[in-house]
Amino acid sequence: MEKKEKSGPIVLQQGDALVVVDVQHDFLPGGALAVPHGDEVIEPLNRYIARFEERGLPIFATRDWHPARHCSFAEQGGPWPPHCVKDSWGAEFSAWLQLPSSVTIISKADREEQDAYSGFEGTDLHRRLGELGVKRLFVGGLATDYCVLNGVQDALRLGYTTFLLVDAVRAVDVNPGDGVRALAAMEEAGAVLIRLEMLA
Ligand code: VGL
Ligand code: ZN
Repeated sequence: MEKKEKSGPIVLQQGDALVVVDVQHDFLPGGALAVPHGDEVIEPLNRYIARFEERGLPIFATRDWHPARHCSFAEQGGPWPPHCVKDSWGAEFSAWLQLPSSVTIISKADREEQDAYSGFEGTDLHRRLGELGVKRLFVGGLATDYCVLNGVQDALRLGYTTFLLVDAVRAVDVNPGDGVRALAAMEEAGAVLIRLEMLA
């Protein structure tokens, strides 16, 4: 797919929405599946949240919301330590994340036998965005190489113009370079990589 070069400031407009991906205790330092430097996404995300709030634009927050014996957990033969068990502290959003009361929370991978990295998989996110007339998505959060990558790929397939907030994502990097490769893959698929200072 063709690369989109972005020049000039990006003006937020009706039809834009912010998607904050999985900023939950278990993905932050000290958590069960801590993303290195994962806490560094919170401050930039709070700035993006403030910008979307100022303009009355919708904000979505996805969360990993697993049952206690989820198929992605090592005990069940999956690749990960137990994490983001629904209703546990580890599954809660960080208290530092300034989500507005109007936020729409999207819970995913909430059945034992199904994993989902993308916030679109097995959820009503696409329908909810459609109801609000959303055409452009601004996506940041954790982790670059899993849930952000898969969510952005789905968003592009579903026809959303998709901006990836490079200053508000961090990678697990199970293999060194996974995060960098994920950024390249998203750009290759048509995502526009932006930073806060590129917003008008
Ligand atoms: C995630 C690994 C397992 C993520 C979720 O949110 O990126 N990564 N479950
Ligand atoms: Zn998970």
